[in-house]
Amino acid sequence: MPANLPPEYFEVEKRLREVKSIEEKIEVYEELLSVIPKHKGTEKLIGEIKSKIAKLRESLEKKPATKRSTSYIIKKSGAGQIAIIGPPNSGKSRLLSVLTRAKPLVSEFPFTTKEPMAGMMPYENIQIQLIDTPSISEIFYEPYIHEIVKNADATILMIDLQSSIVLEELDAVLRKLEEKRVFLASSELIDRPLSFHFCKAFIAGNKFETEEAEENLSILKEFFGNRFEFIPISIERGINLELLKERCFQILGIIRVYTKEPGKKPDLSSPFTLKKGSRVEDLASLIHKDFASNLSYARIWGKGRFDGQRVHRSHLLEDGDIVEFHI
Ligand SMILES: Nc1nc2c(ncn2[C@@H]2O[C@H](COP(=O)(O)OP(=O)(O)O)[C@@H](O)[C@H]2O)c(=O)[nH]1
Ligand SMILES: [Mg+2]
Repeated sequence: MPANLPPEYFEVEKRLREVKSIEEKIEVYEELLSVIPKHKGTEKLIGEIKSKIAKLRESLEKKPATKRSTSYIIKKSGAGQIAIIGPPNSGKSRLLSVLTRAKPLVSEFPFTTKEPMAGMMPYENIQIQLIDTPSISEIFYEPYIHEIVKNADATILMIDLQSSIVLEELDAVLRKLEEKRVFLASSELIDRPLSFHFCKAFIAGNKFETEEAEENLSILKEFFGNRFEFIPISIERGINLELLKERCFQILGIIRVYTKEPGKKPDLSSPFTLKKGSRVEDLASLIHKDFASNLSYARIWGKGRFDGQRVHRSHLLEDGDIVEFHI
């Protein structure tokens, strides 16, 4: 069967000859995977590329960590990881310090944050991991920030609405990432060059305290309103911080589900978190890999169903569902 590869494949493939480091090669191969249509005719090619990536990764692990780009990735923890990026002095570190127990340096001097720092943000009955990062500007870019963004589940792009050059600052951040072929937007449906890596994001417009901030917000929305959702906040005055936390949960696209044993009450304090669109069998295999194959049916308690309704293993789960497994 012919592979019928799209033109973008060859565009990306050309870059294989240009890149030198192993990390970059892995990146290009991963990009190739994302542009190859998946059907019978491409199965072999996909397999070959995957094994090339695996070999490159192996050799990377054997190599001493000389390049900083891989070592700054922070291991995921909790229900999801969200990177906080943006221009200098927008309040990224202060946001981490008010939403989590982490204690990053907050200062009026730009470029105070030298390294990424993680903290856990409680949201209802789950924890979301936030990563504070060094600032990005026209003249300064830590070479690993796009790696953090790509690795995270979503990104908060934080800007200072009181800055007189906020439009240029936002533009510089987006451009620096686009140079690395990382494209931020609030929806995957926004047009972007095909070889770019899409990363889900929203913009937090901080220091929303003055008339100037309001004016800046409406100008920014004129330019970027189609591409991004804007959430005006003020850490100083505590404006919209609850809304920001809710958006963090929503952008992760996850649901919380609980399990119970027959005749017993569920433990509602410790949910399982799964991607939206997960099914009863996905929850079962999360608990134990053999569990899913032995499952015969489940009972479910949740919105829009009668209590204890018997459902098939392929039943779509919703946020808040309680599941009782029957083997
Ligand atoms: N007026 C005002 N200042 C803020 C707010 N959030 C942070 N700042 C100040 O902005 C400066 C930069 O904050 P920081 O968190 O270090 O910014 P970062 O460079 O983005 O990490 C500090 O002086 C903060 O106190 C806010 O909501 N309103
Ligand atoms: Mg900082």
